[in-house]
Amino acid sequence: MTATTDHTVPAASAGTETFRETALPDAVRDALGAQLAQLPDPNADIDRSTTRLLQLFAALPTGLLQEILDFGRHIDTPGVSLVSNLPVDAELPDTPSDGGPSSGKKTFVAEGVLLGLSGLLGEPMGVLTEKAGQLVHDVIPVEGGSMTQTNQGSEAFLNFHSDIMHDVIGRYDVSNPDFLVLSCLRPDHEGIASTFYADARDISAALPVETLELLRSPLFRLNAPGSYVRDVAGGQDVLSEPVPMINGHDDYPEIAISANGVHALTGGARKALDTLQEVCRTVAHRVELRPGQALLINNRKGVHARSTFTARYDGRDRWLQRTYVRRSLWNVRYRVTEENRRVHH
Ligand SMILES: O=C(O)CCC(=O)C(=O)O
Ligand SMILES: [Fe+2]
Repeated sequence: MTATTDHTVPAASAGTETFRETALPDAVRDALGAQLAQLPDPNADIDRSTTRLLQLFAALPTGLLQEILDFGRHIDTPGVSLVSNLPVDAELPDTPSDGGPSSGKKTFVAEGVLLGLSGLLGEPMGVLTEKAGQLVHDVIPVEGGSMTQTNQGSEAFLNFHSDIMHDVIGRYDVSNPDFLVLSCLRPDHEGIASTFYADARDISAALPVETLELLRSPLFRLNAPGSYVRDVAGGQDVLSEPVPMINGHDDYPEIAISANGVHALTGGARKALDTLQEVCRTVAHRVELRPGQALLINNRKGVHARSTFTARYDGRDRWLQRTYVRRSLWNVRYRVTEENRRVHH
């Protein structure tokens, strides 16, 4: 555990390890950083870049590499993992005030770290309605969005949620990413912005049985992501078909919550949603991300949240980069755009 990390170990999960932290040895960090500093902008040829990154990341110490691979491939591994002591760019331009991307980056170490880790979990993917279909997302506070339930926010607590996608099939939790990778380029001014992760195993164990039963019933409609509602639907809620919040195997449950509001179909279901958010707070692991740290997030095993912090819009605000990762692009091919086989409608 580092000085920048403070995770609450939930009493309810004594038998399950739902958080893990690993750090690169200094020599490994420096060797990887020297290689990454040579790389061109990976967005120019993403398949060539991720191939090269796979070669570089394959040289990680075997134990550390296996831990990341196990994180991606197994049902019983933690839902969140912090990787520390990663290489960083020697020079970092201002945090873009428009939410990015930055036009001033001279090296692509951060992008290499993000895509290298992502490639160990699956395939980076984009969606036209989120960050214009880019594969590397910048997560930056944006002045007009400070109170929103989106990644532009800062002054409002970003509720426990999954990253979901509006989808004409009426389900928003099917074609969405299996994993997110969040990598820190610059912390917020006060260093207090926290990312939380609540594992559905811990949540289920901590919930009253009747509440869990309600949450496992199809009594909820997810609202489409804030970016979709804002940019495509003219501010109107666009709801999914009724779904449960928690579903699947009792020991390996899957959870899906929309940040931008969930419509409950009954009064009991509404109360269960409030209890769910409260329980998430009590069982959550918490990390204040620092440069050189990346958080691997399983977007099905658990839900994540972000604390409030103060943005100044002065070029020195908090700056994360994020990928959306699918284990396979095959079963989401019904959404593919003609322009790019990794980018969906
Ligand atoms: O800013 C954070 O720590 C997390 C934001 C978030 O929920 C996301 O980028 O999906
Ligand atoms: Fe999110």
